[in-house]
Amino acid sequence: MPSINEHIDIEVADVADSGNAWTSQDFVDHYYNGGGRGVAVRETGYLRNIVAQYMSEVGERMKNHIARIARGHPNRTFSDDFYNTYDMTGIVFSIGDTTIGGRFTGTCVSEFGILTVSGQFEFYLNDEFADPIDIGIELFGDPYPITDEWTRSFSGQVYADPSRSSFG
Ligand SMILES: [Ca+2]
Repeated sequence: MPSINEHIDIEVADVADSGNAWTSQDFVDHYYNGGGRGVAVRETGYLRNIVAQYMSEVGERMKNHIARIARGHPNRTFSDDFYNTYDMTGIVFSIGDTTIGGRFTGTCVSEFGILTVSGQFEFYLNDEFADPIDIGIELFGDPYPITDEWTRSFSGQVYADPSRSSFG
């Protein structure tokens, strides 16, 4: 059996923010003056840092997730969904706890006990800004969605046999 250096690499790339970072007051002003218009995270200037923190938290888990799903789909396409809540308070208080999820889709070529995988992630962030004075009702303001989307590619090689593999 051939041996390999197992690896799954997720594309490393910065996402671009499109404006100066919003202050807490900017988030509140939009609540009172924005008429509920949705805001992209990149508009608030925080997407790059949120994506970087998220990827550093979940990257290794994602690689194991890909290996597990790929093993069930030799010489086929594979995909799976995921989402969870992440604390981004350290980056931007007004976003705080936020839902990030997505889906990966890929192909798995199986040969000589080795799986060669490649594919794409589609990520989303889904949040809402509401009730800034925390009294349980919306006075004079309009809650607004805070969302964004980004993608990453991945590729790698792992052993098909999980007992031989460091992924899974
Ligand atoms: Ca939030």
